Amino acid sequence: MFINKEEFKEAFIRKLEEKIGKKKDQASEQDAYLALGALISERINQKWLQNNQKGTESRDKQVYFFSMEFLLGRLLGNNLLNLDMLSLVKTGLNELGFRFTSIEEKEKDAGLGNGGLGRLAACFLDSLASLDLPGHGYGLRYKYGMFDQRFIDGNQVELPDQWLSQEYVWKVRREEEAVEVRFGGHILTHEQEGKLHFEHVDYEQLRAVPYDVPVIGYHNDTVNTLRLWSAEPTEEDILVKAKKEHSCQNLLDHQRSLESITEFLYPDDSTEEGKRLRLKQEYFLVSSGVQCVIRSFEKLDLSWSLFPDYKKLHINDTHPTLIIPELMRILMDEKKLGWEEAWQITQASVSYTNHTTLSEALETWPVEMIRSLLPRIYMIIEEINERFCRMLWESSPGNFDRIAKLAIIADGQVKMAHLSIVGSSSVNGVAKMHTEILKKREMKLFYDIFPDRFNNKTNGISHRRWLMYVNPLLTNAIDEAIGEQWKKEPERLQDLLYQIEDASFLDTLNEIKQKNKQNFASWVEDKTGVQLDPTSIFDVQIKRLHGYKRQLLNALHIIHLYNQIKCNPTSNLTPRTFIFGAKAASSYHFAKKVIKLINTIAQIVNNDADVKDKLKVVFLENYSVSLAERIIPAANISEQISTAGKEASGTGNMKLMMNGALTLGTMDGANVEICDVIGNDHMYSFGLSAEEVQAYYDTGIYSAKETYEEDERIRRTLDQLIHYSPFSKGGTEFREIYDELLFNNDEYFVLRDFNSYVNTQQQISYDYQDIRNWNRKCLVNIAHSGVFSSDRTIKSYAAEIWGLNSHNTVNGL
Ligand code: 26R
Repeated sequence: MFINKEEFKEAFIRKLEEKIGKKKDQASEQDAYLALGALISERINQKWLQNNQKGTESRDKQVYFFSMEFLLGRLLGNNLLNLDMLSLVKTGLNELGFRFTSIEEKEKDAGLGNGGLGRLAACFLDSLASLDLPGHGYGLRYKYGMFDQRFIDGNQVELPDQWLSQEYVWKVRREEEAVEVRFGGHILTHEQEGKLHFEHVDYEQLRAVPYDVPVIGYHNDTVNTLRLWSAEPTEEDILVKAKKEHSCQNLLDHQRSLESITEFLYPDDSTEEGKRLRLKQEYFLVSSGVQCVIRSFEKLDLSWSLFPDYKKLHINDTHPTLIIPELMRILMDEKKLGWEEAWQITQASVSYTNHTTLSEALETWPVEMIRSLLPRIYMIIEEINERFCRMLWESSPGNFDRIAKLAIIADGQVKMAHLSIVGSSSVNGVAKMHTEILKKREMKLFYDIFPDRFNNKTNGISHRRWLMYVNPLLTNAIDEAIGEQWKKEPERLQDLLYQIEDASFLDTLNEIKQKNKQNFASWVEDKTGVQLDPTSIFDVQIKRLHGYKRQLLNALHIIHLYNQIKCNPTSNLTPRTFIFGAKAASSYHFAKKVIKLINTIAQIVNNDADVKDKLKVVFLENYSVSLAERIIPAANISEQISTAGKEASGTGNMKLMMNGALTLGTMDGANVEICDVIGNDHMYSFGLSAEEVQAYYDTGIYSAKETYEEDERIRRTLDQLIHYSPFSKGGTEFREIYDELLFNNDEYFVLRDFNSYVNTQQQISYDYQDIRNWNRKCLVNIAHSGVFSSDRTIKSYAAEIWGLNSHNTVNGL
């Protein structure tokens, strides 16, 4: 890329002058960011071009990963790391009088996702490219990503995320690759020579323009593509409208309404308003993507029956499920294949990942909405449903009940999960336990019919971003201890286990954690004015705010500790800092109350003289990928405390473990697998098991009220929410939380698990006193975190779902 540092410095100065029109001494950090971004992009483009050529010439099978969310965060640092240019650029800029870390912060996060599902998609892209696999992302280029969160009087306030207000450097607009997408209208059916033809009339037409983002592999020559589609009016449409309207204003309104399809990212809750627009978004992604895949297949000039050998379409949750009827539509209506052949091709090329069993997150669409917006697609879904129901009937005649439960269309709704299972060749869950719940409970009836379709792919995270990039101190220490092989083979981190009795290595680990905590503390002080004690336990809960994730359990425990200190101010408690980061969906009222509660607790606890340095609580604003990157290296405790059976996998648990934090968690999602690899002595598990939770749901014998009455600590803590206390200040603000727990019978078993949680927290406080032993546990966690690299996950998707070979294997390089 650059022969040496001097060449980089020269090129950078030239770029500053050419692009920004400034000499280096006049340039701001913002200028430097834009110049650096442009310079690196140019170099990437050369590699990218070679890759695209290689892809077409070698005719490798390609995977297209369809996702409504890609939570990329910042790309500069990660791109430089993967290009092996990070240290050269850092020192080069330093010598020119710039600070790389400040320049880096000028990049706005690409927050095109809500949380776990979106960030997983981003880690997968990183792994695909780093493993030299031909896999590309298809997504939407939202004008506004995840909202910008602020706290005013402790309440969440949402501001639009203007990530495109400054030029986004990591993209190329590919006008020539634009396609057209149709909505609405009617279908006319003609019969010709005994065959039916479907003509779509009176539709509204939109242009989908791709913005391509390069995805760079780690220390290899691979540059894959993340293609983000943007909605625009077609020229034809504008002209027709212009003739009618004669007014520029109306024309602009029209244009805006068309562009609104890719205007904003939908939150991860399913509120009624605006649902139609969400369906439009989903089809817009699906149709542009499928057309593009078809076009690329046609260039190969092969028979359609070979399509699944060259193209694999993966759907990230059910959001892009319309791929199934869309592919059918194109194969039948445009390519003139018969139903049977089209169906075989579709099923063989599509695979589906389920990310949640929460009923409120399972997508269904009203029949009327699909029929009016996508008339031909609806016809095809109906036909798929009819054929499937007929098959069910034939295998078990008269079993109406079974058909009613399994049908794709029922009660006026289209069930997207059912369509995904029926129309694909693979259905996977994201952690062993989650997959078992799918097979044994949520999707049992489907599993009975298609047992071979179901499989597990435990999630993973990119160890490049979440260890090498975010924690350079730890990375260097690992290199010195075991060499660098682990970077390409993360499972080699296990070699660290040889260091388990090496006192000086354990001290090094400790020093690194302290240094990371100090850095983080000074950043927090800078941002918020709150002073943190780096010798206290940094106890971290960072994730979306959700009832089932139980931030409330954490909060109630802090109130309990506060009460203890107030009763006995001289008791010696191991000092703690509770760190939170979480966004609540804007319509999720209860979640917002919990935010307010935690902010209130922080206010009281941080300003109470009795508490002094024993407790601190910080709730950082605007939790995002770049904030996670700051917090994770500084964490001692990783809170993974969801109600067992509810968290499909979790991935924050893996990131924190990889950085030497110990998990405090329930036996849920991937926590179970973390426990399997490190053993019970190296994490803190507590609470009900998933089976116990389910038994309570089934029998209905749980009584939150009884738990409250039996446990004095719980009573006192909850009463403080509604009676006069420092937290309620006599107000009724937290009444809803109290009522939810006591009068709605505590859906997520917060009170049921309280005792177990408090005891486990006590054990942690005790264990932290023996820092040598604590560091041993940290080491075990780091050493076993390699299996949670998304490289492992992607290798198994590639081998077991997509049947993919790397370029290397195919080209015999
Ligand atoms: C239907 C809709 C509006 C919607 C619902 C839910 C959109 C997005 C979501 C988010 C869900 C599906 C999600 O992020 N799930 C998370 O996926 C992670 C990656 O697999 C898991 O680690 C995590 O446990 C799971 O909650």
